[in-house]
Amino acid sequence: MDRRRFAASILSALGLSLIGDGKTPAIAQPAAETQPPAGPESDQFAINESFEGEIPDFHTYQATYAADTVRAHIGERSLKVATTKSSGGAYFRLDGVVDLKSDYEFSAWVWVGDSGTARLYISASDGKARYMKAQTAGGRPGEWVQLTGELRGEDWEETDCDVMLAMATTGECWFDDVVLRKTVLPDPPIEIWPALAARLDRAASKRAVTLRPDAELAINARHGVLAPRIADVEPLAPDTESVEIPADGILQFAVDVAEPMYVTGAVTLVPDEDLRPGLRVCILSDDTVIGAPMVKAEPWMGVGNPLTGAAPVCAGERPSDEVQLVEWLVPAGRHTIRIAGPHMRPGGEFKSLRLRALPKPVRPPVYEFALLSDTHLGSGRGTWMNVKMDGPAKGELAATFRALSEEEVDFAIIAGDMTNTATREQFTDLSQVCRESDLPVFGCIGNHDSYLASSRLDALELCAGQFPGGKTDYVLDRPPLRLIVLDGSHWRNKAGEFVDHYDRSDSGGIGIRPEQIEWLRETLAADTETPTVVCWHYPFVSRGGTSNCGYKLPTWAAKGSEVLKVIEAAPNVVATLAGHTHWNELNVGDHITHIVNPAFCEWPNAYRVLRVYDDRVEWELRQVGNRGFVRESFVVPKALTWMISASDDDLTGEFELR
Ligand SMILES: [Ca+2]
Repeated sequence: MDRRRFAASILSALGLSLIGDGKTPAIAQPAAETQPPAGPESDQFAINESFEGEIPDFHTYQATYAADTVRAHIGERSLKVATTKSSGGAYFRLDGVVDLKSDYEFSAWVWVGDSGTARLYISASDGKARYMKAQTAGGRPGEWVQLTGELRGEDWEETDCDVMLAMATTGECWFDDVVLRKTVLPDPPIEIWPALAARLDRAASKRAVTLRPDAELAINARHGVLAPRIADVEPLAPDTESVEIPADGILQFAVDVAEPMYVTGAVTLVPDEDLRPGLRVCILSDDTVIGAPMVKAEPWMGVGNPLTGAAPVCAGERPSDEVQLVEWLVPAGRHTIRIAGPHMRPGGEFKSLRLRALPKPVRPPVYEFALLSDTHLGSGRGTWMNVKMDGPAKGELAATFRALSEEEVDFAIIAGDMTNTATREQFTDLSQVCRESDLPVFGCIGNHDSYLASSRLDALELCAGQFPGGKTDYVLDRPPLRLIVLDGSHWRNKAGEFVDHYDRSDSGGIGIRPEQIEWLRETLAADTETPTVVCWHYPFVSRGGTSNCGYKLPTWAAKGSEVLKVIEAAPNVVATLAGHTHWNELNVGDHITHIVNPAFCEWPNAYRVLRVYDDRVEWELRQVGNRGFVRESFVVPKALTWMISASDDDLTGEFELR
């Protein structure tokens, strides 16, 4: 019996065809010819719908739906969903269909039109607001693509109600073979990683090599250990000089250095046959990204939605086998070098890693600080370009702060979008995370932190430690630097007036108030000597053009052109720090270096550490230490990897203090 008929008949047998108010058949009526099911798996399918029979009566949001015979993935009919506004969808109601304890897998085949992308997600309400529980997204115009997702038992809340499975789109989209299946999921990568990392460390230690001052070192796969994927497996010890890096694989080496040193090097890596544009591998020294080589294609944008749509299926240029690493600082001690697959295709055939200790003196910095952005603490997981890990980010942020504190980093700044929807609960979570380590953490208000009339007051009350002086605009005197943090996240209505909350139907954008610009002007004028760094949420400068994999970078409307003029007029501003776009960008101007941090909550799950010296600031990009978190944040079918590095100079660098 085919899966659809099997499951549809099960639902009928279980009486699941009618739920909710009794008038809304959320589940397909079984096909007439189905046979009674048998077997212990018979309670596994909550939905199995291929739209061949009478279609269910869906809840809709800004969309219409109808059975359609134009195309089908299986059978003769599919469900066409067409939006009436920019995005919308049709929803299966799940109350009474799912139990709020079990693991579920969900999937659908989607065929999107030229203007569409497809999303399949489970959402719920707590009686006040609707939120995402789990989501998958993707689709390629003119082709059937399967979207798959999962929701874990522990991610349900007892208070979840009005649970729905949404088939959503931004244009026209056909859905077929929608499945929601109760199952028992294996442990997720986030939970597996700590144990796997410990095993990798132990195994790699047995093959550890030493890099001596002013020396070079060449090693091959025999010196490393390989985790083929982030699952509950023992790492492999390659007995060949070269090894394939699987899509989710990690090749790890242990390297000892007796004293701190600047290091550079290269990797020989034969590219995989799959030459879609984007990341080949991610190369890390501990958590520091030291290489993010790309396959470059002709200039491209996301399919459907230029920014968030899937990467096109096209072949880029075959890259060189030689991958140059950045120059980075290695502290004394044992370190891991990891070569991690790019998730959406194998990383290629690794042949060798060469490291070279540079004859450059290492001085201790005056202090170090971390720059994070877009942590989006909240609940569940949404999808933007990749998966925003709003719920799981809380644990990883706490772990990151603990690690930074142990490393004796002096403080951290979160450059906005600290929370996802600016509720009291989320600011409470943020405050708790900040208190869990000894690391002082300073905050900045982003557009996601200011949605509600209560948001700014809640942030100041609940996260008092993050806002010195009880202000969202403030100065941190940290000689030899002065840091100025600005709150540029005041919502306007369509008439251009500042309002105390975001109203989607009457939004005129977001900005900074005139009196704040005056405060900035006065603050800058009060000290024209001390090297000054200005931080707020939004990029002051957009790079534009193509990124190093061919992706056509959007040039964001400059939110801060007036502020930028004030900053550029000051003789001593040396850098700006921002986030917002979720991708990594560096723009070096005549006197000011503009750093845009990628998101913490979303792939590439990265942040920066800045080392402050008397005469310069050195910085490096790091990825969240939990590789399982990084893996779960990536949407494989979309293959959008470019955000980790838009240009060859944005992984490590420095700017002078003058
Ligand atoms: Ca069908």
